[in-house]
Amino acid sequence: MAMLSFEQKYRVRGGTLVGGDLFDFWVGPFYVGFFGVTTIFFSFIGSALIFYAAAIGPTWNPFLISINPPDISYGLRLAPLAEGGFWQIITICAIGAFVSWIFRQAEISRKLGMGYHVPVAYSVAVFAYFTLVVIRPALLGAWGHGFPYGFISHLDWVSNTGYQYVNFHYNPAHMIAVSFFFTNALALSMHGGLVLSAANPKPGTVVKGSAHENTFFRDTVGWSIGTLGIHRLGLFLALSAGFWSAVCIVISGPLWSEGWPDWWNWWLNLPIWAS
Ligand code: 07D
Ligand code: 07D
Repeated sequence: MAMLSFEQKYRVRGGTLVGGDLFDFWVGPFYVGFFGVTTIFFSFIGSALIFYAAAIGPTWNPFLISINPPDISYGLRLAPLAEGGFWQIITICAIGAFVSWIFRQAEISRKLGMGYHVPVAYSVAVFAYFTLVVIRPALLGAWGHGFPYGFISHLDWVSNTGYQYVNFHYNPAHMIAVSFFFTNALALSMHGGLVLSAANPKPGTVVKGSAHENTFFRDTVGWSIGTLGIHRLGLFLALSAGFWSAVCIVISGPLWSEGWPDWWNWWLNLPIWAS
């Protein structure tokens, strides 16, 4: 692939965390690095195991394929391959690939002399996954509490787990997470809309910049968060959404095992109205 004019300036050696110069090269547009190799390694083994487990399973219908975790009775032990062992190894591969990807992003950030914002942000998604398949099952004492790997079956798991706590909407951390997801969408829609309205106006009109963007919000609501500020806010909202998601599921079982509506009894029992 042809080098674009700017690539020579940015495709520089150094900044690697592991492996020194060994994997410090590009294949086409992709930076390789030690963690690129480990990502490929784990993704390849993980995907091959998914295909193998699917092949010995009962269906090739992509909606119905499901690689399930072991039965609860296996506790935190390793299970035979066909009885959840595949799920366990695939989980190890998934974590290996996701963590490799975080470090690959960190190496690329270092090369470019940038901050670690992107790898930190992605780490929160990985943390949510790790909470679902490692932290919560470990706290509950069985890998069987992890979610199954299947297009529809993982939705069944979410629904079943939700109803196990009667009405998951009453989980206060779920409320916070959902509110952050909604606010995140609101912020991105307004930010995307604002930038497009200024920087990509009708043909024949002059392109506007951040002065117009800020003025739009000052005129509308009396204040503008500013060009950097909106990105700080966006990052905060998105990371909070993922973080509170992890919280809402890790407390379900390990901390609170009844229905979530019952958790609110403290509110109903407040002396102001309880009497
Ligand atoms: C748009 C970035 C691109 C990523 C995509 C996902 C795979 C999996 C494997 C077919 C926003 C690529 C998908 C590589 C292929 C097989 C067996 C990100 C974007 C396009 N879910 N979930 C989906 C995963 C969990 C839930 C879709 C992954 C939890 C609900 C897709 C994980 C819970 C709904 C998918 C994961 C949960 C979905 C679209 C991991 C709580 C839907 C995802 C590793 C978080 C929606 C049929 C998307 C759907 C959906 C993937 C975990 C709930 C298949 C990889 C256990 C309620 N999930 N999910 O756009 O249509 O993400 O499902 O943790 O309604 Mg899920
Ligand atoms: C875990 C994904 C990590 C992904 C990674 C990357 C690849 C590579 C390759 C594309 C966290 C994977 C990458 C595979 C792809 C290529 C090339 C993201 C993860 C590492 N809920 N609920 C949430 C809402 C109800 C329940 C979270 C809304 C019901 C349970 C979020 C509603 C009941 C759990 C959320 C609603 C219920 C959740 C999910 C509305 C069911 C969880 C987001 C409007 C009857 C889960 C950590 C998330 C959770 C979760 C939203 C309804 C149950 C806040 C908006 C009432 C059991 N719900 N929910 O976590 O917290 O993303 O997981 O009704 O476990 Mg809920």
